[in-house]
Amino acid sequence: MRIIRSPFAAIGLTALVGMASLPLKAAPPADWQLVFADEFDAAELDATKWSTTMAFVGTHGPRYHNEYYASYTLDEDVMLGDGLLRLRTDRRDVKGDNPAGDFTYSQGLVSTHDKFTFTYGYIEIRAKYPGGKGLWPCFWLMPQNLAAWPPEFDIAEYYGGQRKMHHGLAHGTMTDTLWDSTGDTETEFENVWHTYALQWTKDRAVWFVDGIARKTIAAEYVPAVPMYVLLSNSISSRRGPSSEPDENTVFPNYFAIDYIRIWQPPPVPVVAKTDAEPVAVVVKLEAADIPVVVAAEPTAVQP
Ligand SMILES: [Ca+2]
Repeated sequence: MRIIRSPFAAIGLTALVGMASLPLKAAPPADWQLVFADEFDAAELDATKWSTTMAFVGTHGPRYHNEYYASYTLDEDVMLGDGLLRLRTDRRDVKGDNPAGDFTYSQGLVSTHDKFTFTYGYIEIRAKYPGGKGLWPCFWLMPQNLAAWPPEFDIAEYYGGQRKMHHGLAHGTMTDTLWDSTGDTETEFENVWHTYALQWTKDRAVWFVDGIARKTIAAEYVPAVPMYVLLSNSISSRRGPSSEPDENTVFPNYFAIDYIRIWQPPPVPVVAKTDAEPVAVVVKLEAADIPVVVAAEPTAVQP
């Protein structure tokens, strides 16, 4: 679909914020605090932050997800160097043991499950996505509670077979799952550095690419549960959204991530009025009263 930016909306926003020019970059509000970051400058993956296997509902094992995928997760496909995390996929025969099976492709994946979760905040990566039929590199969030899927945030999920970047939220229930999604086929994503971010507050979520809002959801189905981070470079099966690789798909290929940073609103102390000492302090996590800073948003979408 084609995204059209309205000059009238830009004028309105400029007037609203009282600035001479429209801010082109989104950023977390100034008082939000950095709560998680990895610049990937080390020689090895920081195991205090990341695991290299998956753990979620419906997976066939920690190294293979389900029939939509054709790739088996290997630690050796998670690579550090030159200040980057590089997640590799390769076409090769893999004999899996967890779950057992023969696979044609390997993949790299990192996850913060059981190591870092958050509810509400601003999360951003700078990354370069690979392109090609069958490739399925993803930046996503899943609920820490494995029994409670959905929700799922697909912050930037690339379908190489469709040349489409998917920004989406799964909600509803396991048996009646609903998706609120947008797919961008206009922007060049393959082998180009971009930043990808999600600003997630109570009942509101905004997706950004290079600081420009690409999708906004304002609804009570925006999740309010602790979620963890996944970065993966997978191969789609014939049933998956990227189709199978073909003879033109380049292997090995790499999903390169320069950094990941997560900010959260500061805790807002709520002082309980009471005659007794001590004063009770409650940490308010909803951040409902904290203004969301949003850059120029697409204001009209023409199919
Ligand atoms: Ca870096």
